[in-house]
Amino acid sequence: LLLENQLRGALERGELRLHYQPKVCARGHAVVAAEALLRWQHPELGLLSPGRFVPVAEESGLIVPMGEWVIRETCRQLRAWQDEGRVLVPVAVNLSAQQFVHQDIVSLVREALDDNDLPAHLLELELTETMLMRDADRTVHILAQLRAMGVSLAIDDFGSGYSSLAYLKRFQVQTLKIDRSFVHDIREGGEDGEIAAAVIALAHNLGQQVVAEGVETEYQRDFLTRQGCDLLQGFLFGRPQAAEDFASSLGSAQ
Ligand code: G
Ligand code: G
Ligand code: MN
Ligand code: NA
Repeated sequence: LLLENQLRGALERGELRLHYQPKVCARGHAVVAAEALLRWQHPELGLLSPGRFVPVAEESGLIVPMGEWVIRETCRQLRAWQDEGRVLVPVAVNLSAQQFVHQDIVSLVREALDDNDLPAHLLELELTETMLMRDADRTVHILAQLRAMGVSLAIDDFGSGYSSLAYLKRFQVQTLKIDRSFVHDIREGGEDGEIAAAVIALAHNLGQQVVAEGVETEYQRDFLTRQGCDLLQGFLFGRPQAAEDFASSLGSAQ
């Protein structure tokens, strides 16, 4: 409860931060996208990861205004980088199920893009399977509107939640992110890359792009690249970094 009360104030006091983790092209390893990850600069406890406060935010409903801040801040940051002469890459944000239920996410995304004069393809939304399954008819409708706007959609942590493969066709997202646990299974001497390989084949058969998350070793990188995985994300290529530090991964326009 203490944390919940502090979290309520954290938004107003400007204690939330976004860190940016690169996603690289499997062939060539150029930084071609990023994921924005929420942090809380707590006055006494220091920099907190979402695992420490997102569950509290979900329970209290604070995740709705926080999620709104994440979308607006990502767009503000993209605009700032562009004004500094950086070459922009699409940035993904993580959505909570509650943002679909208690918020007009379509209007919010449109407004955040328009306010910063950004094309929609620079924003990607990462959704979880559980989120999609919750109210499938309504979700299909919302996703269609976002897609029509030009926003790109990904299913995060794919394979770790409850989902039906039939829905994969129905939701028509552009990207699947292989859950970190399946990437972790890829080790030298093991035979445990089958699930990652199967997800890559499935996605490609559906015309989707695949991102592997949690890539930590060269062995995993090489295995995933051989299997045709499109993008790689993980500590091997870069940790989530503050905006100022991530900016140096972006090219310069002139
Ligand atoms: O950065 P870290 O590994 O601690 O992130 C842990 C989890 O928190 C991830 O599963 C990620 O999806 C989630 N997360 C990170 N940023 C956000 C955010 O802005 N909104 C929501 N809802 N979840 C987030
Ligand atoms: O949204 P998602 O659940 O994918 O959140 C990504 C989280 O995974 C972030 O909190 C990030 O810090 C963490 N992460 C990113 N790369 C790696 C990695 O290579 N290994 C591990 N263990 N965690 C990672
Ligand atoms: Mn994610
Ligand atoms: Na994930």
